[in-house]
Amino acid sequence: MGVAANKTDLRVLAVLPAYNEEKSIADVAGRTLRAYPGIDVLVVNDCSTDATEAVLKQQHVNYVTLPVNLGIGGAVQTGFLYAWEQGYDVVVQVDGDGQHPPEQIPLLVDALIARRLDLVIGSRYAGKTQIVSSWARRVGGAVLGVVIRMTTGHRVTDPTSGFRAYSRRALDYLRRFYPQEYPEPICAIELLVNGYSLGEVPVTMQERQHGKSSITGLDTLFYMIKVIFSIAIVKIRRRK
Ligand SMILES: Nc1nc2c(ncn2[C@@H]2O[C@H](COP(=O)(O)OP(=O)(O)O)[C@@H](O)[C@H]2O)c(=O)[nH]1
Ligand SMILES: [Mg+2]
Repeated sequence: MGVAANKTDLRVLAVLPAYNEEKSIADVAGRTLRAYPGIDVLVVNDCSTDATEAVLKQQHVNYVTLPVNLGIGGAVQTGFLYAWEQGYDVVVQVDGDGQHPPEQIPLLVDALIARRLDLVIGSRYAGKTQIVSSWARRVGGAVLGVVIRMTTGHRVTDPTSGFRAYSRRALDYLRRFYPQEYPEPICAIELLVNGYSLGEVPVTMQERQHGKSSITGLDTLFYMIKVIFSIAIVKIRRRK
């Protein structure tokens, strides 16, 4: 990717996937715009059934509304396509539910540039441990970490984190291939297997303020099993 002379030359797009986030999306979008010099925002409204779109319109936030609910994978990939076509250098992915404090976006972008990485994951577990997810989620994340270590040799402490920054180089891959289900851990492995670089920075996260998470309880177990199978397939089928 083209490394800009200074922060303000770097074109950064924050992609905020949002499904029924009427209570939090305006706050997250506003804080994101203040978090990094010159950053642009694209909210991908994943065919919400609540007032998410009305809020975005009223607050003059840049957004696209999908005509059908694609789920997190399709929503984020929509953002990647937009960023690619508009020539952005960096994409930051931030949950629309307020779990990812936008004030920490500079940590992700600075690490991406300084360490010349293709993916920087904001990790809840890389620094001082804080308990912000269910035990099932933490165990699941740890098991996935071991699987990633075994398949790629890389240590990833928070593979399910959706608080991330991507290089334009990574975008060129992900705009074409991005998993529709459980995209975060699978995308990390795909990038590693295909020769892209990955790093983590410690971040803090908040509990979800409103609405409910897409993965809870027993779902976590199924999530894990499906992701591990997907990883096996990613390993077999290299795309480059
Ligand atoms: N649950 C859900 N979230 C979606 C969907 N499409 C986009 N999202 C957004 O994806 C982000 C992550 O989803 P979330 O349920 O918070 O997952 P978690 O943070 O991993 O528990 C949130 O900002 C959602 O609003 C969808 O179809 N279902
Ligand atoms: Mg969330």
